Amino acid sequence: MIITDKAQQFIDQEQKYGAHNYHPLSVVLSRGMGCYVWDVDDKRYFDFLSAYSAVNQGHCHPKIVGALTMQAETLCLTSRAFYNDSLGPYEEFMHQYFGYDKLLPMNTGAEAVETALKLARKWGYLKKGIPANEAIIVACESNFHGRTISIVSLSTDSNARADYGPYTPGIEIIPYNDVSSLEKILEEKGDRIAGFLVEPIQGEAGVFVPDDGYLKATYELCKKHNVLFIADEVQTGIARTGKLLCCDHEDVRPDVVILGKAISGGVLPVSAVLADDDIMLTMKPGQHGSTFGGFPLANRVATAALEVVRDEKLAERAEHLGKIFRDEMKKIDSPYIKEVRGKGLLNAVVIEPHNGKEAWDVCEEMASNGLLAKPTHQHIIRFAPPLIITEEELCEAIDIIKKSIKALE
Ligand code: IF1
Repeated sequence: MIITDKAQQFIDQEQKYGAHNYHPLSVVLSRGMGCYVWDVDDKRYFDFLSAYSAVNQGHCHPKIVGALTMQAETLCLTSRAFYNDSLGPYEEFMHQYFGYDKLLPMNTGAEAVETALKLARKWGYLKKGIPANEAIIVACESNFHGRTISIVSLSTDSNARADYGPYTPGIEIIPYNDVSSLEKILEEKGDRIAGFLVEPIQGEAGVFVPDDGYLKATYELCKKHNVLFIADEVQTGIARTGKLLCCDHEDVRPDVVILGKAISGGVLPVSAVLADDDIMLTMKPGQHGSTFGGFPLANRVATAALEVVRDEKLAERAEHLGKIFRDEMKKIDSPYIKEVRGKGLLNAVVIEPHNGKEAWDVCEEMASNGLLAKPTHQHIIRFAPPLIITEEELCEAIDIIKKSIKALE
């Protein structure tokens, strides 16, 4: 990849003055609109990462940015010490939109996951009668739920977890996509298990789509053992997989839903936990909170961002365009293509190293040809464009992917 002096300056600045907790592709972005981003040299790219599915509505969607600027000139932050005229309307909008009694507003996905874990424990003690400090949360191998110490205590990824101990207790890990392992642990310890935390599709692990019926079967087991089914829809939610929530594919209504990323269209950090009263009302005043959680900017932006999802039928688009994308990827006759998988517009291609080249090289070749994507776990390239991409633009992007793979053969 060619890196101009102008771009190199920004890369050097981050290297010198920023923590080294990422290893980005050598592209320096300065503008975004719809499914495109431009670098500092005005080169245009298709964005096929969508900021890890936070930009489902496309970059700088005018309706969402309009809601942000309107509110920003009026009232940005009140804290929850007082009421304001945007939180109630937002909460009722979310009640109508997702069908849960209540919403607890937070900021990042990890905060929403932490909130869900606290809620599950609180419910476990107050409603289920689990003995004090004995509540267990069950999670899956290869999960990704965020980066806090309690969340990495759930992780089985050594790089995400190493040297952050001592770890939060009360955690049991079972294999993903394995109903019998959940059944076994519920039989053994179900009376102390407060919740089962699961990604409907494991995003970071490499877009692992579980077998049809996995969500339904695990949900039913949770019901049988009075355990909360907690769906982390931070990455799979908000129309990304072809339904409003990924659990909708199996008509599963989680007890607790965790949302983030695209709930704001990538305009600012907004996350949320949804649950019905018997769970949500176990948290009393002063038992949880956040300075910015549910602040006016978030309330207006999230309302606009979700209106866009509904009005522009983004779930239907993701369903239709995702099928085209996977079909076209499967048609590529190349030693590099090992597997194609996904749902809606959350897809991944597993790259078989060849000619001394691997997924990273494919991503660099695609970048030089005007398409941005990044590997996860070395050999898996995740392809997740904004859901507003047109069929014509998708076909243009597919041609870039094909051309790039052929160029490396
Ligand atoms: C990074 C990927 C990683 C998430 C699910 C909660 C969170 C995430 C299912 C936490 C966040 C982001 C975090 C970012 C890269 C990206 C990511 F899976 F999307 F690719 F890391 F694995 N639940 N995922 O995917 O939300 O606190 O970030 O708002 O940390 O590198 P957050």
